[in-house]
Amino acid sequence: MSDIDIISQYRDQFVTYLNKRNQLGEPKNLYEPVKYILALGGKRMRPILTLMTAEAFGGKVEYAMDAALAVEMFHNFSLVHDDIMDDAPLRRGKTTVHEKWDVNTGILSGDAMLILSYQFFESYPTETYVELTKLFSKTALEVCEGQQYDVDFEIRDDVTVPEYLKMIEYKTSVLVAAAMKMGAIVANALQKDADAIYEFGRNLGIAFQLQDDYLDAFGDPKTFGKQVGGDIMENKKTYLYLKSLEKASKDDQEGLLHLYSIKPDDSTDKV
Ligand code: GRG
Repeated sequence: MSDIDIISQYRDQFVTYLNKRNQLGEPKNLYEPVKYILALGGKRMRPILTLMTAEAFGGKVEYAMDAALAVEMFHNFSLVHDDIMDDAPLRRGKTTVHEKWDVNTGILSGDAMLILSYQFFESYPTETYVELTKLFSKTALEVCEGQQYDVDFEIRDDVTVPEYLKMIEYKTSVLVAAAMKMGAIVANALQKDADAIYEFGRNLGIAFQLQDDYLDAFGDPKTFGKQVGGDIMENKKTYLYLKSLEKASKDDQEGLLHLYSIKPDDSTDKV
């Protein structure tokens, strides 16, 4: 069986479980957007990592499902709020929640998703519950901090590569790291192994965000799922931007700054 087939098996198992648990009822205006964003798909990378890590440490995939679900619910919540902050039109190739409904609905449904994600931990014994909740709270706060750095950097033209790396570590990679560590926790792995897998996930998350930044500039609009060039239009400080700036001569730097400050209306031919 190829690696792709193995990953697909985890994904199928996870999506079956997600569909079973994603049966939210009233009020419809609160829960329809939750069901909508979760049904849009996505790679399901984080929950797959939770399941695979649990199994690698001798745990059962079924037992790790609620932790995996918490991570995916949280990830989707952060996308809904991120799309509001960026006023993004597309997510996973489809209309974003705040565009399909409205901003207030997106905020409240996102809030509900954040709470729901914590509730999935309730199925675990107290000790595991406490450990998962502590890790999750630490992670959520770091994601918030990473998002704030990202926003702060939009109006700065002197962001350094170490600053950028710290921003993506918090915004993106800590959740990947936590997803893996949660798999280790539910499988009762040794503390040192759980910490080692967290470190692995942290580096994987950084590499993942570098690729996401690259795809924002050069991805195929048909498969990228988001608006290509969206980060550039928002004046986001991506690695690509910083490295181009570092290498550029003084004159070119001015040109680059101009290029990266383009407004949405004149974006298409310059990106
Ligand atoms: C944590 C309280 C609290 C607030 C959230 C909005 C926000 C603060 C943070 C946004 C964080 C964010 C959206 C980071 C980007 C992460 C990222 C690379 C998303 C894309 O992930 P993929 O490619 O998406 O795995 P799919 O569609 O495959 O699920």
